Amino acid sequence: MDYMDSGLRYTPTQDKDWDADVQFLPASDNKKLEKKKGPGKVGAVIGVLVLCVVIALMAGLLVWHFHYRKDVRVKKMYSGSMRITNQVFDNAYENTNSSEFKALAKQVKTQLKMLYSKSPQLSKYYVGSTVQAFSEGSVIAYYISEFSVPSGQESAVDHAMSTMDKLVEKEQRSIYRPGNSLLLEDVISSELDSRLFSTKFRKFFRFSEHTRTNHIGQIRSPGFPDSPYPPNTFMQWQVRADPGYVIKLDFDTMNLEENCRNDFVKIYDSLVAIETSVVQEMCGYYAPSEPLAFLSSGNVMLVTMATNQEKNYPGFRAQVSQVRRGSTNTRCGGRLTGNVGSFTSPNFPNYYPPGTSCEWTIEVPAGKSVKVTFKKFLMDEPGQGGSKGCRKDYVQINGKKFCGDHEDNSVTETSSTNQMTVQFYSDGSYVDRGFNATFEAVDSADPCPKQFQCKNQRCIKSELKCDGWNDCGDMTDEFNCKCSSNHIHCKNGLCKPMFWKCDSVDDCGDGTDEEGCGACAKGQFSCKNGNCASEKKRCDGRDDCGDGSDELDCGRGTGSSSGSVACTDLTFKCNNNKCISKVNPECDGDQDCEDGSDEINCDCGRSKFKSTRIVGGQDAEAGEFPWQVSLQTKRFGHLCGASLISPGWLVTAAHCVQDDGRNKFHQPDTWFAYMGLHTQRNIGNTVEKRNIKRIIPHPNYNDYTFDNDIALMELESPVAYSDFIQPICLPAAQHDFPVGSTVTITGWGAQREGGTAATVLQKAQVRTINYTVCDKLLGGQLTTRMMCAGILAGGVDACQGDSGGPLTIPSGIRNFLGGVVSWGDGCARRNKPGVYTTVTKFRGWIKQNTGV
Ligand code: 4AZ
Repeated sequence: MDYMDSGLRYTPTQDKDWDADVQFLPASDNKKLEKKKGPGKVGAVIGVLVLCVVIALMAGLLVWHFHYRKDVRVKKMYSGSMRITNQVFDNAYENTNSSEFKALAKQVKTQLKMLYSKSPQLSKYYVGSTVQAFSEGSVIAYYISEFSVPSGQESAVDHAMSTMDKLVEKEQRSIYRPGNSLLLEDVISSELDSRLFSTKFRKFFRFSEHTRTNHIGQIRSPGFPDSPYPPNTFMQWQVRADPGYVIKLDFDTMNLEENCRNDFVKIYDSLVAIETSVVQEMCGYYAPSEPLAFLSSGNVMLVTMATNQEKNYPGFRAQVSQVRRGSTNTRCGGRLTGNVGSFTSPNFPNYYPPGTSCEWTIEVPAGKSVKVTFKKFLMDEPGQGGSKGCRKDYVQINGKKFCGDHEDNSVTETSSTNQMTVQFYSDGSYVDRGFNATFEAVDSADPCPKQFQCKNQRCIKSELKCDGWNDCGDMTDEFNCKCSSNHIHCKNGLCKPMFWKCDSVDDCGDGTDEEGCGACAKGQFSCKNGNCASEKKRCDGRDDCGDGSDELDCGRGTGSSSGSVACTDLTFKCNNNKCISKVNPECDGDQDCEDGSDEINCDCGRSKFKSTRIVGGQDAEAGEFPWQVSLQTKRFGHLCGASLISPGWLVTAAHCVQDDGRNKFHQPDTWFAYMGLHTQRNIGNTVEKRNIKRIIPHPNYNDYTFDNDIALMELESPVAYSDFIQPICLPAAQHDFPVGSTVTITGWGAQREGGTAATVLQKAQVRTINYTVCDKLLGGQLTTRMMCAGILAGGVDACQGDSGGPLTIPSGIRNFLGGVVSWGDGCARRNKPGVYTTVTKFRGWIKQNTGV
């Protein structure tokens, strides 16, 4: 290798070799020269010359070395757009191969080079630019500029690029501007997302789509729907509409890898990937039932997609159409009058467009006040900084800004006069679904007649004040209270119902209600059976509690190589009959049994659905609970729920399959089961219908007490699993679900007591409730095979038609069938939680009868 050449092409390894050379060259040779007396004067001269050459070479190398070290360069890419006001758009500009495009692109590049040359931070490092596209208005140019920046100088270049608009303004005012130069305005530039120019990309796809009126175009990832998208690929779709129109991008499928660092789709409100114009970034799986349509602010949009080498999924497909600017969905604001009414953000429940600003003026009859309630409020975006400041998208009422996500109906405002203005603003980047709101005329002197007005302006029934429940949502109904005798006086000033004392849930928020509960003294361990044992005896290999709970989770009897522990009611029994002390070891991803039996049959309890957000909404997403089954009869349609536990078996409630005079519900041919169903009567291609071959009600089911309310159903033929059909995991008999856990109930049952059944599958979150507390609340009607869950404040519960369906409990990464909807004292009544059959009690019976 040529020495000089190697010095120029610096790499760290070459640098190391060079250092090694330096170490052994100089001093030792010098000494040798001094000691040897032989060659005389000529020798000395040659020696000095050699030394000089060596020193010169070293000095040169040192200079190269340090110069090069300083010159480690970083590739920086910026995308930008600028309006050219002295040009008129020509359709030929849409075609990058046209001579018109090339000519204007050349001019833009020349002008960019000239502009960058005026900035000392940019001129030195500028490599070049490419023009990506032009669009109307007069002409907007979209480009990417590359810089090669010495490391350490990046922020100076970032700053110079962010102030390009100022530089352009100054240049445009200059009297020395050449006569044929482009007149520029609205210059925006920002650093390109580095994931979009990864060196790992092996394939590049670039597509363009121009929508027209009455034409619906389509864009989709390569291979969709027949094969997964390609790995290590960059894709982009430039989408255009006619002038005066905006683009509607409506995704019917979005199914990507879950991790956005690996594969993602990013939509821009531009024809180039400018970060200040990102509309949305997406990855993972979006349920098809979720509205996923976006609007542009102008007549252009860019969709980019990047994938890496890992896991490739089906991809996406979107319908592309154009919507006249100012038409119904894109419009907002206006004058609203009357006693009641409603209004929404543009495009609701789909995403509002970026760069929108509008105002509603609401007027109610004189002497009244305007009260606005936001039923849905979804205005979150990265960089919003929580809800403080509302620096990005927001709604403003009475000078007060609201942004971020809020629970349904939790944002309300009341005016002091009969008029109110509501402003909506979305900045240029990241959009959300927005809001739907109602307004009503209220009495200004008494906006909550005969009710209590919360600080957040909600009205609640007066008797709900100081009852221990947060009815306002902002707790203001629970402040400044005098606790009655049937309330716990929490140290933090709150009052909570007495039956919450010692229920293992910190209801006060400061632990007061769980103090002095006959709990064990300091240094003692609270056993699961209520006994106390010395802390020191925990995990000593002996059962000091009497139920073995002091020997659980001791790190013994877990791991395939370690030994087992003595079997108790609380330990997990492996298939080889050995027991392990780990709590809930089944399907947790670690092999704990020697024979691996804790990790078999674990393909269960996971929905393929990626939940973007659950804000109070009660409709489930399609595929969110793929184990939910609808049990129907020809005569009545949907009657009960059930859970899929294997391709051929369902678990439901025994009371669903009891005859009632005219109807033979115990007969399999009375029933059929729908798997993968989301909306009743909407039997799409995700749904599988099966007849029932066999029904096994629990032999000890008691029609009077509802004890042992569980039954098994065998499908006439097994179902294939899909994104919409998956089994739920069955918990081991010893599975421990802590009291107070948040669990989910689902079903198409009645939406209120005595009400009508739901069309779309409903979901609700409730908490499991202490057995003793619940038994007291329900008048001692519980058996040990029942468990309770609910919200004691009322309002959330299972109801008629939900029976037999699942109470889904998340544990680790999977969902387990914790309970089967069984009975209750009405539905959603205060202090009347729902009752569920405890599935752990029937694990052996299920195995025995189904093999699952
Ligand atoms: C029913 O009739 C029913 N609130 C199911 C659950 C509950 C009440 C009634 C629980 O199927």
